[in-house]
Amino acid sequence: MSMFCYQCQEAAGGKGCTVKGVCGKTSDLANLQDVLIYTLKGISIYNLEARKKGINVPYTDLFIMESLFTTITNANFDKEVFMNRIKEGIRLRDEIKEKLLNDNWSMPEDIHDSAIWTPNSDEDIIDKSHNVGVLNTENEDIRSLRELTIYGIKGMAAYAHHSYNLGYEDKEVSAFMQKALASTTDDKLGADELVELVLECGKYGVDAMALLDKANTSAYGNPEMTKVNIGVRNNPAILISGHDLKDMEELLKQTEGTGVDVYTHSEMLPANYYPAFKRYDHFVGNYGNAWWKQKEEFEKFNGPILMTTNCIVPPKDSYKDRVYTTGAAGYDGIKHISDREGDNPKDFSQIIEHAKKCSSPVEIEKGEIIGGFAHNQVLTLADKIVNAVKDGAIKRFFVMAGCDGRMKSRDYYREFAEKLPKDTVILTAGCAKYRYNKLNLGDIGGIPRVLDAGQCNDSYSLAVIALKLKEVFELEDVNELPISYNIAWYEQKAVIVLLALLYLGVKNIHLGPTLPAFLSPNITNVLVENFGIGGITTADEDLEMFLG
Ligand code: SF4
Ligand code: SF3
Repeated sequence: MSMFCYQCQEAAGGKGCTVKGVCGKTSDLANLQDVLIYTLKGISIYNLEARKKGINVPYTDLFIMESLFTTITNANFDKEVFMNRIKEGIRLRDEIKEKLLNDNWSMPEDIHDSAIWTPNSDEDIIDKSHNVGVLNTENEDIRSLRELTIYGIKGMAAYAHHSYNLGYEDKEVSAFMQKALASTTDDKLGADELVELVLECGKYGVDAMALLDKANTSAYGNPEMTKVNIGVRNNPAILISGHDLKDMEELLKQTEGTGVDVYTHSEMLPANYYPAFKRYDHFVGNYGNAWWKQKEEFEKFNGPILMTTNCIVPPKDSYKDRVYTTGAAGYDGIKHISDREGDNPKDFSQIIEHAKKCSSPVEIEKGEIIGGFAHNQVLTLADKIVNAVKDGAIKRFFVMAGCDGRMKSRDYYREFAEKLPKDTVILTAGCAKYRYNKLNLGDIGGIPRVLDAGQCNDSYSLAVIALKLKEVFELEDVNELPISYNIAWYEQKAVIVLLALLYLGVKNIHLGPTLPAFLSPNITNVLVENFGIGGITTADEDLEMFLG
């Protein structure tokens, strides 16, 4: 075994990747990611103490948040980034330690190795990876809970980072991420304490998503019902993917008047729903589908592609020189657009110049898709929706948010959506929607049967909608609503969405296409018994189960 990773839904054999990631992550990259997480644990141990004493080393919160984000599935494949982050992390850790010691803090004798280990060379760092991975926690239930927490804060960090880019920061969320990191080094914490930590993670997940919602809507307005063009025009163009709306804004501003069009791909599709972006004439629409189709779609796009976050599929040589990364995203040998300095925007000029030399995109489809049903838009339709429920025109809502992925078994979600009775409405968010958002499932009295709230983080919107409906229908419990949850997951953002829903009291969530490999049988039982979590079977059987 040259590595061990089981953080995403594609974990090899439903157990874990041990030679190379199904995602394309090599073992040396996976091992460096393990060492980075370990380094963050060491920093957090000191920073929790520093916080108590009011000692603040600027940049610590941001460093931890960004580093967690880089380790998310399909975000960053650049070994150098991880090597540098580990070294910077050790430096930062020791700076905080010094400050504490100068403040008369006495270091506990049994302080965890992550807080004192010091590499002298790159080889030391590589060697360390053999002793700090996931499997170093021997008890499989403790391991399961520790990793569930780590994956939850990875997703949380991604969302917190998008807020941060827009000038919003919640110090409590950062403090929780550090508490969580440090807690996973504490052998005194048993399963009960760790279950509590996991639920607390859900609480901060809600806070992080609420803050991002505020950041996005304050900056760009409330998403509104929008018909998004999926065809192409005859100009050179840039394709932007990932989740970062600040990058979207700056790219649109810098391309205005240059003759270069802009299209979104995958999780950037919801940018089309924001009033602040819709006003740009050169913002044409969305090109293609979910992240895993990028090999064929990037090939056909012809122009440069900007990846602002995950999900990156290792690029083919035929278009590799057209791909750019920025922020937490990265890939060996691919050009990276550097971060903002102070108030200055990122500089996308080289991508724009590159685009001017490229042909326009090949049309892969035509028409429109409809979306923009985040909480504000849905609540303006609330009367109509409530009446439709009262009249029996809408019998049930299905939350089918989450991720898409390349596994054949995900055809289930298309089939499920197609077979849902005509008096049901799908509430979605995340790239999961690409399995059914072009199916023309019709509408119910003008309400589309697929209501897309936006990106995976906009699953928060779906929770707001559910809570509002609970109020309107004067129910005691959100689980009394005619809403079923059939969620697709892939990476760690889906983990924090799930924990957030559990924290909000949502029960009986079904999760597919497979349950996480990192849930041990005992921990799965805890989730089944306390929250009614379940898997999926076939579309027909599940329809009967949900509707029966
Ligand atoms: Fe495997 Fe997923 Fe980890 Fe990649 S992120 S190595 S596919 S478990
Ligand atoms: Fe998709 Fe990666 Fe999860 Fe944001 S882009 S939902 S998989």
